[in-house]
Amino acid sequence: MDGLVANHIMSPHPMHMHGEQFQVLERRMSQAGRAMWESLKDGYVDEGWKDTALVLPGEKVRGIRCFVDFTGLFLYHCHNLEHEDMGMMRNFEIEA
Ligand SMILES: [Cu+2]
Repeated sequence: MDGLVANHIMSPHPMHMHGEQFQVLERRMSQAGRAMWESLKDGYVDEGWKDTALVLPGEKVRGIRCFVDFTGLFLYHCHNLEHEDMGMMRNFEIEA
């Protein structure tokens, strides 16, 4: 599955996906996101397998993951609890 998560709220979102891990393929940043990224990027690593990726304001993050062991509903959400409680917790369905 190749997916895209977009951030339109002016706050960073540590987006977590349940189940199997994913890899970040691409970041597309707005000017606001670029300025924030410049202040955060030291030590941040996009390479490798992840279960959480930071999504900055105005940014779109494209990732890829395999669904080998299970089909059905999978959960993804922001790890910021206030955001999660305001609706940043969703399901997506994988069919065989
Ligand atoms: Cu958030």
